[in-house]
Amino acid sequence: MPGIKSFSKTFQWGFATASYQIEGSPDADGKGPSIWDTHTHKPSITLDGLNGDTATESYKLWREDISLLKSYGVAAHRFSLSWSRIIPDGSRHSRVNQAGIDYYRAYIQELLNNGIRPYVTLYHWDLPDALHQSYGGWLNKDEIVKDFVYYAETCFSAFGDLVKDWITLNEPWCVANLGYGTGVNAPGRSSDRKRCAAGDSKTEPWIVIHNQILAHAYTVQAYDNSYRETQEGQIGVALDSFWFEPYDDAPENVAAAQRAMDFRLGLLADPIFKGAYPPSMKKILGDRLRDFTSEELEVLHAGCTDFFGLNTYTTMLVKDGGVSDVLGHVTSTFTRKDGTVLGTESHVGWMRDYAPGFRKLLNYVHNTYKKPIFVTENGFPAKGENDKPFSDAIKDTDRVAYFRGYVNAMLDAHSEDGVDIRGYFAWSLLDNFEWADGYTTRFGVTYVDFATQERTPKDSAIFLTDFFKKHVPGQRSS
Ligand code: PNW
Repeated sequence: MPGIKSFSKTFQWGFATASYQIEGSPDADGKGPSIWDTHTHKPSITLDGLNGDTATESYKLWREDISLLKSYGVAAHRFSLSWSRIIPDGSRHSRVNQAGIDYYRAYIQELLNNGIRPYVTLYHWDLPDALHQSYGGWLNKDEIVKDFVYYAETCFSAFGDLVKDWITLNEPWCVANLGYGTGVNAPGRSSDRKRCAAGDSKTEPWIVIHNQILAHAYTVQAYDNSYRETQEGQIGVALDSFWFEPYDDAPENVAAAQRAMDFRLGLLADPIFKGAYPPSMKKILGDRLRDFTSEELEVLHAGCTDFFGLNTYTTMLVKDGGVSDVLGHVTSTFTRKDGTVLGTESHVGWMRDYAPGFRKLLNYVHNTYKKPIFVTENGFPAKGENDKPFSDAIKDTDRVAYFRGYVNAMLDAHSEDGVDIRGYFAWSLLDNFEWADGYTTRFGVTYVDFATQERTPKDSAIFLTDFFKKHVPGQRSS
């Protein structure tokens, strides 16, 4: 259609989900516990005191979920596999659980039968608890890297005839900093003894970052060595970042914004796509940021991570100075120098709606890492939605406004700035278990009544369906 900006006809759009947030059925068919099962059964972990035992019951209702995806007319679907359904205690020395393999094969086959391309995340935070208990999980380099590669290879062998698009890890920054820094997420380690019995927030997050980079790199190497040629797929990683904008044009604040980008995104993206940590991080963290051995460097450099999975929700303004080294001695705010505030407020304190920052971030990732980009997560929790009656909640005006701004910013980045964007997965298909927020924060484009498990499309689902129908040539209709 002349005059209409569009993505390429192979553009992959759809929605994203994650196993622990939707599946429920924590003991079904031989599944072992994950660190999220254990963590959420401790007292006072989630805002509403609830856990993922039920979630959206998707372990049982998966056919219904796939029908919903089909009704939205998606090209693709991003979801994660639960490691402890496939290997109950996670270990490379243990048996594989055939029931877990069968379950996910049926799921993948059903997607394909409906013309929906599966984008499979191997790890979305639900580490088999036995690995944490027996050797410290992500803290133990020698064990976790081998166990992760074994698990990944199990999945390549079991599903690789059907799955061509793999994502190793989801948001390694959150795994490290929320799991081992603040301790809000599983496994709940931090230096804060009021909250956590054990942990060291100064050192452990950086160890966990390092070991996840290696788990990713060795998995890519295994894919290159044994699967790439026969399965003809691609493999990437989903990294999360805000766009950090300088508070003003003072040189120290401009430098601080770049430092925050280094600490939030470069921390993972530089080693994975360029083979080394950002120098600004080494300078501040010193020995706490481990060096890669020469063998590890070889693996990092030789491996081909095919695409950059980008999870992003918001923009923040950054000033130089601050005690925390998590973002490299900066302070961040949503309030501009003139007292005005960036974008519309959401239900959570860490994000607001600010689409211009998304376009800048897409340009930054494109120019810095030079890889095809898949936006693997992007979404908005409308403020107060959980307290609204159903009939108001499904008219999710703020979420529609957010998506309208973000997908148009992405379209401009693609068609005007030349950014190579191959796909977009909105977070999330369903209202679901939002980690430490429990069920109080709703991110879904589909409303879930948690008492009945009834699913109802919100206005945002309809908006996205119409948008991609219009801007992806040849999109099939539902
Ligand atoms: C991501 N932050 O989490 C996760 O990948 C999803 O599982 C989650 O449901 C979604 O985003 C919404 O929260 C994040 O504080 C959690 O910067 C927190 C942050 C970023 C991402």
